[in-house]
Amino acid sequence: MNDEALARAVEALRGATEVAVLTGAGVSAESGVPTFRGSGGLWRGRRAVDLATPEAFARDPTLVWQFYEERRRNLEPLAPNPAHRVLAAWQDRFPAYTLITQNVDGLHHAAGARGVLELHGNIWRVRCTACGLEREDRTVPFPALPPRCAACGGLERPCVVWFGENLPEDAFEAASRAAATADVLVVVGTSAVVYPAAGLVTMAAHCGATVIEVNPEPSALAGEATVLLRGPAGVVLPELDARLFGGGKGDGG
Ligand code: BV8
Ligand code: ZN
Repeated sequence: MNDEALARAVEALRGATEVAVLTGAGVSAESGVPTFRGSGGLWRGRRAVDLATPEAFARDPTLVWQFYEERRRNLEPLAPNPAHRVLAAWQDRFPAYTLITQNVDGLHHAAGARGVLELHGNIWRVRCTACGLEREDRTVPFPALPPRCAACGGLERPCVVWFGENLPEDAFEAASRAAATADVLVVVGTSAVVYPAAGLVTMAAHCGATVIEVNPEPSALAGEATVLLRGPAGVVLPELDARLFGGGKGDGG
């Protein structure tokens, strides 16, 4: 990891009043969660993008639930990694701090982060397609698929945002405001190919934010970044934290 880039990132964050962070699947990679577009992105030969749609669910709700149930089962034993812990600790380190995620795994919350803006929903919540009743559910595995609403017997779906579906308005509005006013936007572990979430990076850059990209590979929006920190989030973020706040190495402060 380039020391000069790290020093520039530390300088930008040290002087920042408003800090926003946008994370993608890469922040959970070191917890053992497969990323979408990496080698683990296939399921029974199908791409996530073909299963994460309302059409796929309408066509075969049981198959789509099998995809989500397997992810829930795989997720259940996994824990936040040092990157999640640093991003949770930073909520008390900056005057204004907004943590925005595209992930549905709930690991930022598990690391102690509060008020996380979950742009694509949460895999541990389900919603009735008939009456809209929403609830948290951590049953693994479900006794029968697809789960049925206790109130009306309707089909329940995962509370995640599928392709072609709108993002939760309040979360996306709050994320847009944070991106537009941020002094620094830290973009962690996203390929930046999914919109409108990826658009937050361009918005922040155009509104004058310093954009810091934390990713072993260049994202599609690396060109918008001011500083590129080429490395895994679980190493880079604890290093940034140590230089900024003298945090314990890798334990997230
Ligand atoms: C919308 C929840 C209308 C589900 C997800 C044609 C038809 C229909 C729609 C479209 C279309 N063309 C474009 C669109 C829009 C579409 C879209 O963007 N498609 C893409 C594929 C082109 N978007 C939508 O449909 C959105 N809705 O547009 O509605 C609308 C329009 C305007 C305004 C309002 C509404 C809905 C998108 C949400 C889809 N749901 N997830 C589920 O999880 O099952 S998206 C899914 O992709 C996940 O949420 C994931 O987070 C997200 C993005 O992927 P990444 O997080 O970036 O993960 P990825 O694997 O790609 O990359 C991992 C990165 O980590 C890599 O860069 C890697 O290098 C890095 N990495 C690896 N290891 C590490 C690491 N980094 C750091 N440390 C490491 N150790
Ligand atoms: Zn119902």
